Amino acid sequence: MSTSSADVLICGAGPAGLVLGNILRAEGIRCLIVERQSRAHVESRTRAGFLAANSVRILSENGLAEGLHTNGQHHDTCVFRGDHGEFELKYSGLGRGEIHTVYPQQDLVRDLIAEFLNRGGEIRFATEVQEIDPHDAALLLADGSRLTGRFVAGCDGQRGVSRQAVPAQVYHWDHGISWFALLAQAPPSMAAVMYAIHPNGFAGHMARTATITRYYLQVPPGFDPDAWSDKEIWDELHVRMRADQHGELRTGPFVERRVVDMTSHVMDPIQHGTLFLAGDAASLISPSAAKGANLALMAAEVLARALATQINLGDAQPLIRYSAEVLPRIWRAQEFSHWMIDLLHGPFGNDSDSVFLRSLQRARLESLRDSRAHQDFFAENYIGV
Ligand code: RFL
Repeated sequence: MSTSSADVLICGAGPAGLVLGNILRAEGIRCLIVERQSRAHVESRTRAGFLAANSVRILSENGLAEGLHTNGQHHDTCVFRGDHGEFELKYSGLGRGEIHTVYPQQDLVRDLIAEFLNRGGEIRFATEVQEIDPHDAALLLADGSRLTGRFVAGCDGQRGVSRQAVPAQVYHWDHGISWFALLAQAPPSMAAVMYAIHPNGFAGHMARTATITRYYLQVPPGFDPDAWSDKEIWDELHVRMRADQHGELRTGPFVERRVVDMTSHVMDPIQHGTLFLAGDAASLISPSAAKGANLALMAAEVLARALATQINLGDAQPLIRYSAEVLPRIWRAQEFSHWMIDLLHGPFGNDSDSVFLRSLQRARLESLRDSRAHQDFFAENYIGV
């Protein structure tokens, strides 16, 4: 049995937990992060890269953006390619005129860990939380010990334990689509994000760094990530991206392959007693619109301000309103992500229903190509959270 001297116990050292911890430390609040994996593991876990303007603002305003400003790259264009040809949307000139900053998630996590420790925070790596007691603000650890604080933040991702401690309604949606998510050791093939729509299925291209590029291929659910050789993957990417018409891709070995199912879930509420959820623990969003890490940062900032208001000023109102504040923003992102999935994936087959839905998909793309109003809507939602 052990206790802790922390006001806030944070379960999970991903983007949500680390941004939360850093803002709380800047407010002078004692907090302890408990992380199941080793430091080396979380600092090398490749995932997101596209940070929206609001995420860059959160990191900048809280003194967490030095690495991002030094090494991140600005991105403001995406290209849609299909049997209609190709069109480009330069979203810096559309909607609110915002852009993405591309900064690999593992680099951001590394920066956030260093700064949290620098601010006097404590992280226990390789320590698994088995259960959370939302009434006593307690974490039960795998070694049988118990940590208690005043509040618990459940930032332990989609497979964590904190979700189980919140008696919420869980809205789950399986889009029935899977992406083969690949990291190639190769420079980006173009300056833009590219979404390719092809009868074989969707294919995507997103820059990460000068030497690493993310590609996606739509695959059947249950697809074995080792089923194809590197050459077979590049051949399929060339076909779906119509490289013969638009220019060859810059190839290299694949250094990561995994299959990501397009599923979404939202919990309502995302708090119970002393426990508050943020990031993938509160809502999982399909990566179709690159929103997950951005939502994690958004919720972490709102939660940090609410906890600081309660702990430092004795005002409980922002904490009481936490779910009501965050959930509408989660649903907005879910709605756009769902819209993107419909835009990028048509059904296979030549039966009447499939042809009907593919025709709608094509009409939607043509509208996006031709209508300035549609482009403004796209840009606002693509970058906004
Ligand atoms: P994380 O990052 O999963 O961190 C949770 C942490 O909790 C730890 N943990 C535990 N610790 C202690 N005890 C336990 N019982 C624990 N259980 C778990 C875990 O080890 C981990 O360290 O959640 P967080 O902080 O909510 O952050 C969410 C983001 O990581 C996620 O939404 C994004 O990566 C999603 N995502 C993208 N988001 C974007 O905004 N832009 C993108 O470009 C983007 N690309 C992506 C993505 C996700 C992808 N995959 C792998 C699903 C691309 C891909 C391929």
